[in-house]
Amino acid sequence: MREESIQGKTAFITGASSGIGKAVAEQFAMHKANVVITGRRIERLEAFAKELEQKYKVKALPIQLDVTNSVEVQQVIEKLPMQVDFLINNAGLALSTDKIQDGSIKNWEMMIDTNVKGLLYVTRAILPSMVKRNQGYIINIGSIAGHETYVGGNIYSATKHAVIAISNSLRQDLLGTMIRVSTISPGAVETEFSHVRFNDKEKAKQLYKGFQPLVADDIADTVLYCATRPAHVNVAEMIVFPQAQASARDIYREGQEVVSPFGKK
Ligand code: NDP
Ligand code: 8X3
Repeated sequence: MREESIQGKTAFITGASSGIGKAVAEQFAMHKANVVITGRRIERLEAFAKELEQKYKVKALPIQLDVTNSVEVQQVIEKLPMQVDFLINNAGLALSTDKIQDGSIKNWEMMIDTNVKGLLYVTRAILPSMVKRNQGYIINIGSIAGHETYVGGNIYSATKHAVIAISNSLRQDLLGTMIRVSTISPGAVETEFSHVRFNDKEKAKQLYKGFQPLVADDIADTVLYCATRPAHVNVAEMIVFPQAQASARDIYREGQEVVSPFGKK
């Protein structure tokens, strides 16, 4: 396979303290890119940065950053000691599967502030320098929930539809530059995502029973694939499922009968 090197380039990754963001940071470092790893849990990021520097001999800069704070985002990015070649907008979360009629406005605000406004704040702060240099790559982590809705998915799904719309708009607004924009839209990936959503480790574990979910590295592979394409290639979007998943709501669990939503024949 043809691969463009990312050696010596810098990737700025939001939500690198666990799951997909952490796996992306490790794979970029493994391919000799320097990484700026951000998130709210700084102790995790500091330990992870040390590990990456020792293992891969690259620069790994841990920064405490809550993407919902637009002032903090601007300040952190203004102070960065290096230019950003890759922006991986990964920080995100779902909170509960309450129906809209029962929903918590606080949860809605948190999801919208993180998944939509946070992604926009970081992009707005980094993109001008990419435009100035006429180079750069933004990879947004969407979701299958950005294409489909499901009972209880409501506001999370709305935020991920927004992520896809923002990626598509960016591609349009950046026409005439060399900057690329991709969206990776995963199905079920076993990370801390469901612990956060349910606030219940056992319930989260149950969700992945009876089938083999994706792991964070499966998604990091796709991010790296995009990042290593030649400059004239822009992967607009990749939707990635576990083999046992066919849509947001259709997951085959071992022993289960596959039936139409309209019932048996
Ligand atoms: P994790 O819960 O493992 O990771 C989420 C990351 O986001 C953490 O590093 C967390 O860091 C960070 N984060 C959350 N809120 C903020 C915030 N306000 N500011 C900065 N960072 C924040 O879940 P995943 O790795 O699975 O999730 C990563 C992305 O993938 C999300 O956008 C999610 O929507 C998407 N996704 C996940 C799927 C799945 O099945 N797991 C499927 C489809 C998409 P910290 O708490 O330290 O701030
Ligand atoms: C996470 C996948 O199906 O739980 O984005 O919404 S799903």
